[in-house]
Amino acid sequence: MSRYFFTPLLALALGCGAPAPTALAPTEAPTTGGSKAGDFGPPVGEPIQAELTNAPNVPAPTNRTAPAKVVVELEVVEKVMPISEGVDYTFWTFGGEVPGKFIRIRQGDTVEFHLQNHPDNKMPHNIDLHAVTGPGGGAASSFTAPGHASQFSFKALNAGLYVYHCATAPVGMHIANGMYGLILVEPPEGLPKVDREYYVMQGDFYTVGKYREKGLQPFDMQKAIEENATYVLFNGSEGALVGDNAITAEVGETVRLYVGNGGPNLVSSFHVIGEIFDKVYTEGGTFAQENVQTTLVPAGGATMLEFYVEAPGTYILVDHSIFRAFNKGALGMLKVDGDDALDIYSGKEVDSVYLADKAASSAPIAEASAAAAAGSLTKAQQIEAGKALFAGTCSTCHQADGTGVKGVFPPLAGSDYLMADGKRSIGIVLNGLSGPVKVNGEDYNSVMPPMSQLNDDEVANILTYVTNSWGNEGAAISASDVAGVRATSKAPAGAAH
Ligand code: HEC
Ligand SMILES: [Cu+2]
Repeated sequence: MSRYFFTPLLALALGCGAPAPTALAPTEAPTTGGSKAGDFGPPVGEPIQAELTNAPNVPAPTNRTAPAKVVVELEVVEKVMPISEGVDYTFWTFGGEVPGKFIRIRQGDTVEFHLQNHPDNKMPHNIDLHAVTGPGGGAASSFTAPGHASQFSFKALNAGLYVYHCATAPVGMHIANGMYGLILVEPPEGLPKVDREYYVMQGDFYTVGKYREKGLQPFDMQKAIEENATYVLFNGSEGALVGDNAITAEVGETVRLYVGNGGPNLVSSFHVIGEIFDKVYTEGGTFAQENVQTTLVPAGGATMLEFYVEAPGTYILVDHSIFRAFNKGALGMLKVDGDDALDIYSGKEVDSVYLADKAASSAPIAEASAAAAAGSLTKAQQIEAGKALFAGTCSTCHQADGTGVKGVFPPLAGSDYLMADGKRSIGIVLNGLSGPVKVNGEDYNSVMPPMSQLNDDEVANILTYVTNSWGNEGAAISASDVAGVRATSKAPAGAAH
């Protein structure tokens, strides 16, 4: 939310540390606009080695007053990394992570770019930087075979935030495997000072296996062509910006997010739940729009946005094409510490019903899935993981204590119906339930939707938790029990997993 309506004097009186950012009045001509204005002559002084950072970190401002020669060394590495819990993917990276390293230079700088292709790589690669003026954006001059390096130079004539990506055929496949990042070309006077800067980049991923299907998942070209993403992610994996990896700020600080979208296919409707962007430099350009809720970030595009944080708590970053957030991974967190600002917001922490299992700690879920992979999964681990998954997924209706809502949602706590038939209960979670049922002598006649977003491990853990909580006592339910029911029961239309 905004503090830009404060006069600078008032801000001073209130003791705000950072100077109030100067808004460019829409009528004021930008001093930085246009590439003609961006050539400030030859580089001055010794060449500078660029500081490159991995997301969510951003290099320090250049703080320079003259154009420089900046040397960028970027190595392409093809490597297997987790894309989700228990799911691996062979990423192709600029610098070892997805997104690629953040590059920060100043308008007028001359960049001497070195692209190295690691000898263990299988593919040739190159780089097209949208900040380059020149055919191909560097692509033709940077084509590099494994075990080789190439070099080219360009002068950064236009200020702004730009995507770079690999442009080697098949281009879509190289981008889909994670070959993109951001380069910031600061205007000569720099950007307004803020307290925190973070690097967030969205991308869509296409795997042969379904969402969260375990193991090493190959790239699926057909799904990519059909733009049928399995994952939509911030910073290359489901866990990149949640829990302990959340980005942080303190109440009273200004935050700037450099948001990019590598695509290859999807346009992002970038939104932070519980915040309003005070300023959005739409499409990464010079002019700032103010007071924006959701901003479009095109595939192969970027945006800079700023907001002031007044109230503590967890703010959720999403692609507001919302199934992507809750069912494909496009969800991150900004954790804000500080004193309550009850005049601005009376409430408590983020709503677990809204966030479903994303609000719970994912540690027990991770532990159970690692144990399952190692063949050492215990009932106690299943119960812990199931408890985390139950929060939100089932508790919305059956309530956190399993008691349900009389006449509407039947109880799971002490439910004779649940405990009578284990296979039937698995089938209910997989395929839903409708029509009359009697639970502990009470009649219910309603509809439970199929929980088709859950995989076999998740269903097994949830049901092991449910049948061993609130006075229920049962045996552990295994993923293979669930797989058996899934294979033999007929899923209702639209509930196929
Ligand atoms: C959107 C609300 C909703 C959600 C979410 C939901 N259920 Fe249900 N559930 C119901 C309703 C309604 C019924 C009764 C359906 C009927 O009347 O035919 C029911 C029935 C059941 C039953 C059989 C009756 C009983 O009480 O023993 C079980 C078992 C069950 N649900 C388990 C789960 C589990 C486990 C989850 C989470 C994976 C879950 N449900 C999520 C609404 C929901
Ligand atoms: Cu490539």
